[in-house]
Parts: sequence; structure tokens; C-alpha cells
Amino acid sequence: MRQAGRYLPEYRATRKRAGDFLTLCKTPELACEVTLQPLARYPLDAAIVFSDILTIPDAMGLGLSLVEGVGPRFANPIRTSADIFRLGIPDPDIDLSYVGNAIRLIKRELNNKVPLIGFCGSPWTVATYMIEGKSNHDFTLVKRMLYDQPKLFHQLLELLAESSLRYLLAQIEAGADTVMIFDTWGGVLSTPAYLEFSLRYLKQIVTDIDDVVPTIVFTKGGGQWLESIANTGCSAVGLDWTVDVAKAKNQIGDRVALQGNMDPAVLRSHPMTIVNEANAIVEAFGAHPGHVFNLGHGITPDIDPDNVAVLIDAVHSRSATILCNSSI
Ligand code: 1CP
Repeated sequence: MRQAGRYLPEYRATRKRAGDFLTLCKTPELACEVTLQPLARYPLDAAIVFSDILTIPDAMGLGLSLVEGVGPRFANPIRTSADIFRLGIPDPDIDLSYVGNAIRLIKRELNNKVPLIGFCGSPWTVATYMIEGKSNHDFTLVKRMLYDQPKLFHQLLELLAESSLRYLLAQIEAGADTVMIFDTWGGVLSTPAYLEFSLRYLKQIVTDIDDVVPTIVFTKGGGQWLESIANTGCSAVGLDWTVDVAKAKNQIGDRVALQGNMDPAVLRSHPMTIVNEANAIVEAFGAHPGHVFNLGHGITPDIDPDNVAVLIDAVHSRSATILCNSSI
């Protein structure tokens, strides 16, 4: 959802060859191929391993599939306490070995040209899919469990936090240079619920990774909790496009790096608009250290790959001018 994906014809060709999305994820040679595709096209500064945040529940036996035009679906969603008690912690070297194998291949191909980002979903975000059984942006069933059975829900989140930690450590062991945790749905929670059911587990994972590699935490819709997110001990905070970059820089920019934050919808607009929007973000950070330019969310299939080239060029040239002027 970040760099690769359906907007690139070469991705669509490889996916067709694989047959389906999960086979693509689970075949290290193909996962490596699609990870490198955006780098072959654009002068990007990092790569992200091709995988998905839903590999952990798949490894737990929930039966993931990607339904065309609908999105991810689980054959065996979590509905009862018995469903939760049945779950085990996947062994990343056995049940998710395809991710480590893909990372080792990618690292060899990258040959240290750019760093590789490993990732997982936040326990809360992954739990939303496991309980809803699919992408349901009303979060009906998962919120019912959160409010009616908080203790039970914590058991699931605890299991996911431990599974995510082991999974990320295995990705690091395989060669990931940094890891990112996607808390895509943290922003749909109330403040107390966010702190109790999402942030707490983000902090647990980040703390246990400690200083092994830098960690990036992204909560979509998390603008009002930036202080708390920075206090997890992460190295960088991902910002979505609703956050005022200059304010975020003043608030937490001396403690953590900031990643973000262009609205992916800008990529649907005129090239001049893309350049102006990119410049505004780069300028808002100015020569302040620790900015990683990124989109506030994933790229959708309808984006013209040429517009992505325009964006990357604008970011590189504006950043270079700012850094050059600041050193004069
Ligand atoms: O071919 C296809 O149709 C597959 C579409 C697709 C892709 C390309 C899915 C299904 N996942 C991915 C890859 C993916 N997803 C990556 C790898 C890196 C990359 O391709 O650049 C990453 C990092 C993700 C992360 C992800 N998956 C998130 C977090 C996104 C964010 O920015 O906050 C989420 C929420 C998912 C779940 C998921 N998997 C796939 C889809 C279409 C979705 C979203 C479903 C929804 O909207 O609820």
C-alpha cells in the first residue's frame, strides 16, 4: 500500500504471474521482485518489503484471502472467547519464514544502496480485521468487544503484541534496517481507548525492540496524540496529512524524526499542484534535521506513475536547495 501495488503496470504483471496476492507475498523471489520495482523506476531513498500487515493473523490460522474489488477477508474471523483462546503465537522462522527469506533476497539485491524497511500492523489495527473478518470501516464488531469485553480484548492484543515483536525481531535478524508499525485505524478510537487499547501495545513493542534498529510509529488520525506517540520511545513518528507539519516539528521534532505527510490524493492532481504541495511540506520542515518525506497513507491503483516521478523529483530538488541555502 505504500510504494508498490496496483498503480504500477509491472506490479500488475507480476501479480498476474503469481496468480493471487497471497502467493505473491509468500513467494520470496516474487516478493523481492515487486519490492524492487519502484526503485527501478524512481530514485527512492528506501525500500519497504512487500508483504502485508495481515500475515500474522494468516499465520495464526484465520485464512486470509484478498477478494477482488472487496479487499482482505478472513475465512475464520474471531467471534468468541474460544476463538481467542485457540490462537497461538506464530513462530516467525517457521510460520512466517517467507518474509525473512524475502528480506534476505532483497538485501542481497539492494547491496546497501538504500535501507530496507520491515513492518507490521499495530495490535489494534490487526485486531480490527481479525474480528470484523474483513475491511469494515465502521468497526462495529471490534468496538463491541472493546467496550463489552475489555479483558478478553486485551488478551487478544497481548497475543498480537508478542507475535508482532517476534515477527519484527525476525525481520531485523534477516536484515531489515528499520521497522515501521502501521496503526492505520488508531484514529477511530476515543482518547482513553487509544491510550489503553492501541498506544500501550505500540509502546510495548517499541520498548522491547529497544535500540536494535530505529522504529517508526504511524497512527493515522493520531495528530492529537503526537506527544504520547513520541513518548513511546520510537525513533520516528509517521504523520498523516491532517497534521500541521510546522506544529508537529515544534512539538516533537527535537526528540524524534518525523515522516510524512502528503495527502496521497494530491497525486491525482496536475503536476504543478503536486510540485507546490510537495514544496510546501519540505519548506515547512526547512533545514531542521530528521524529516523523511512520505505519503500520509498508501498509493491507490488509479495514480499515474508519471505523477509519482514528478513528486519524487520535486522533493529531491526542493530539499537540496533548502539544505544548500542553510549551509551558506
Ligand atoms: O494486488 C492487490 O490488490 C494487493 C493490494 C495490496 C498491496 C499492494 C494489499 C492488500 N497489501 C499490499 C502491500 C502492503 N500493504 C504493503 C507493502 C509495501 C508496499 O506495497 O509498498 C504495506 C506496507 C501494506 C500495509 C497495510 N496493509 C496497511 C497499512 C497502510 C497504511 O499506510 O496505514 C493496511 C491497513 C493493510 C491491509 C490491507 N491489505 C491489502 C489492502 C487493500 C488493505 C487495506 C484494506 C482496508 O482499506 O481496510
